Amino acid sequence: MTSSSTNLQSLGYTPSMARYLVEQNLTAFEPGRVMAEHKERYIVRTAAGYVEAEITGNLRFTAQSREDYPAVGDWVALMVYDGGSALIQAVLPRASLISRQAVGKYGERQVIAANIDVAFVVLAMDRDFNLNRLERYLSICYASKVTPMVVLTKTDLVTTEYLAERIATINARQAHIDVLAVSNTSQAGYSQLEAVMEPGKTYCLLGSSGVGKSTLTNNLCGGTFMKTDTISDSTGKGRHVTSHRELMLLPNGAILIDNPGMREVGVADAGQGLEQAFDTIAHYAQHCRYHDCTHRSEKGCAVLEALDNGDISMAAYENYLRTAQESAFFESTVLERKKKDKQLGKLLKYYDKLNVKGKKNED
Ligand SMILES: Nc1nc2c(ncn2[C@@H]2O[C@H](COP(=O)(O)OP(=O)(O)OP(=O)(O)O)[C@@H](O)[C@H]2O)c(=O)[nH]1
Ligand SMILES: [Mg+2]
Ligand SMILES: [Zn+2]
Repeated sequence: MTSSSTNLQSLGYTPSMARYLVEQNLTAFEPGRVMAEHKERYIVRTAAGYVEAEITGNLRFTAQSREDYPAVGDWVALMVYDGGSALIQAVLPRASLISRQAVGKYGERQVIAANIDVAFVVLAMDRDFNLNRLERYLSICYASKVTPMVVLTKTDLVTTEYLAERIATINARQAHIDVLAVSNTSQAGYSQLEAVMEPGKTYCLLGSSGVGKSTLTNNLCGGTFMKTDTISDSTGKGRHVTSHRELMLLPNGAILIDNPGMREVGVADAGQGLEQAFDTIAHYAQHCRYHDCTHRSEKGCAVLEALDNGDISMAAYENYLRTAQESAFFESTVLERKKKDKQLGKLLKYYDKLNVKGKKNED
C-alpha cells in the first residue's frame, strides 16, 4: 500500500455506507473507493492510501452480470493483507450506476461508472454538436438517476453569436437542462463550471472522443494526469486517447471521473429515463386516447397532434421513436435471454435427475 492518507468523507463516503458495513457484518473489512479498473484488477483508495485489489472468488461466482462487478466510483469492502495485496469482499449499495448498451452485444450492459451525482455531457463546438446524441446521453443519465449537465467545449473556435445560437437550439429542445460553455484553451467559463461543482460530490465526463474531456480534467486537476492528444482533422475518427476510466479528487474538493470517448451511445432499457429526456413528448403522451399509444398512427394521439401543430419538432419526435425502439429492443433481448436461461435451467435439472437415477441404478 502506498502512503498519502486521506479522509474517506472527502472521497464521498457517507454515514449510511458505514452503517451498511455494520449491518452486514463487514466491519472487519476496510472501506475504499475504486479509482480505476484494468482487466478485473482495481486500484482502490482507502483511508491509508492506494491499494491494488482483486475480487474474491465468491464475488465472482455469485456475480450474475457485469453490473455485479465493482466499477470505477464504487465503494467496496476489502481485506488488505501484509505485503500489499488486497481482496474485494463486497460492493456497497450504489446511489447510481451509469451504463449503456454494450457495443455489439445486444441486451448486454456496459457499466460506465458508479455513485455519480452529476454527469457532464461534453459536446465540442467544432464538429461534434449533435442534439440527437445529446438526447441519448440524457436518456442514459436519467435512467441511471444521475443529473445531467451540458458542457460545451472549444468555444474559442467559434464566434460568440454562433455559441449563443447553439445554446438557444439546445434550450429550445431541452428546456430543463443546464448548459455551460468553456474553452480549455483560454479557460473561459471555468469559474462557472467550478462554481457548480461541490466538494465530496462525484462528477463524470461523458462525450465523444476528442471533445476535450481529458484536457478539462487535467486543467481542473492542475497537472497532467490524463493523456490528451491532437487528432488530425482528416482522420478525426477512430482514435481514442483515453483508454480507461479514472477517478480523481480535484483541488476544489469535487471528485471527477474521466471516461474514454464513446462512439456509440446505445441506450439500454431507458424506462422512465426516456420520459424525462423527452419530457415534452411525455407531457403530450398523457393525453393520448389509448394508454399504450405508440404515437405512430393511433387515432386520438396527442403527440401526433402536437407534431401537426408544430408544438413538437419532427427531429425530436423521430429521435424519440428511435430511442424508444432501441430501449424496447434491449428489454425484449433481455427477456428472451432470461427465457432461454430458464429453459436451460430446466433441462439441467432434468439431466441432474437422470444422473441421480442412473447412479441409483448402479448401486
Ligand atoms: N481549441 C481547443 N482545443 C481543445 C479544447 N479542449 C481540448 N482541445 C484539444 O482537443 C484534442 C482532444 O482533447 P482530449 O482532451 O484528449 O479529448 P478527450 O475527450 O479526452 O478524448 P478521448 O480521450 O479520446 O475520449 C486535444 O488536442 C486538445 O488540445 C478547447 O477547449 N479548445
Ligand atoms: Mg480523454
Ligand atoms: Zn400517442
